[in-house]
Amino acid sequence: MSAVGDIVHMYREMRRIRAFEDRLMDLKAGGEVPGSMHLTNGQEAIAVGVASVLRPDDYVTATYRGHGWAISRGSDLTGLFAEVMARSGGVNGGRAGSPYFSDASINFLGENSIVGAGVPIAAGAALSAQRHGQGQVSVVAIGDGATNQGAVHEALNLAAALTLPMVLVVENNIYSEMVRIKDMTKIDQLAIRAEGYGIPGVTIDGNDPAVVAAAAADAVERARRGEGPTLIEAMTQRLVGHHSGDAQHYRPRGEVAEAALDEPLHRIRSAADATLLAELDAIDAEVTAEIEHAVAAARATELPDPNTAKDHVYA
Ligand SMILES: Cc1ncc(C[n+]2csc(CCOP(=O)(O)OP(=O)(O)O)c2C)c(N)n1
Repeated sequence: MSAVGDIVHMYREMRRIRAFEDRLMDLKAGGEVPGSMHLTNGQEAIAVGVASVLRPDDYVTATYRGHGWAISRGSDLTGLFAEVMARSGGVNGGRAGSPYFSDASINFLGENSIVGAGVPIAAGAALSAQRHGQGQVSVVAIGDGATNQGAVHEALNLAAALTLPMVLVVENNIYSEMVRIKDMTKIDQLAIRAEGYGIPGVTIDGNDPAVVAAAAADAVERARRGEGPTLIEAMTQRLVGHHSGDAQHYRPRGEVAEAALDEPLHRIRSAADATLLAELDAIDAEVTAEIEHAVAAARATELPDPNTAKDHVYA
């Protein structure tokens, strides 16, 4: 059976992302992760749903909240752990850390900590794909707050005008850092902005990977047919702070607990019968073992040699 649209496969992928990030928080508490992280806890269905309809040679670009996008595309867990732990075995030699890594081996063009700046890069990849004529698609994920950035508007307008094979996925977790998106824009749904670019826009349930996969399949097929970009607004909530040190004082009491009842993994488990639940429990155990193996392998890689600090630096 194809993995596309297969809910058990998508559960496993979402669990891998959740377990990867939960383990990183443990490692951070133990002093093994420098800097802050932006976790995708609660938002996993979006990356996993989109990834389930992509080809290996498609391009993906994410924000600093990008662990899930790389994992769902098949990035090596040991390389990712080592990267966030600033070890030489990381996908970028431990130089990029949690918010800046890329993985050329899977056409993951990188995270971007400059809000909205992934969209011009994705448009460039889409232009390259269009010129090469191999049917590749360029997917870019941004947050709701990023839709207010000038770079996003310019790149999306260009992508629409040139009919580029691009899919813009807006992960609408209702907050831009610590400010609610409804306090930053006059519109209820960000997808209606698509009309201003002359492209399709759709608002979907971002906590259901099958719904995400269906919307992504439409957008990706449209792009492959040479009909241009689509904007997908996927509604979700993050179960954690904006960054790993965020105390979330700005969130109303009870909001996270309520969101936890609607998060993608809980949804699948609470609708499962006993047979499926046993299968999901087995997956959880397999994923735990996979994560521990990857952490051990990452720890076994050297710390970077300080003498190489200036390598790969261009002025
Ligand atoms: C150009 C730019 N402006 C401001 C910031 C500071 N900043 C970091 S994250 C963030 C909020 C982005 O929110 P959103 O796009 O909704 O993404 P989310 O974090 O919710 O995934 C801001 C304003 C930045 N990194 N880059």
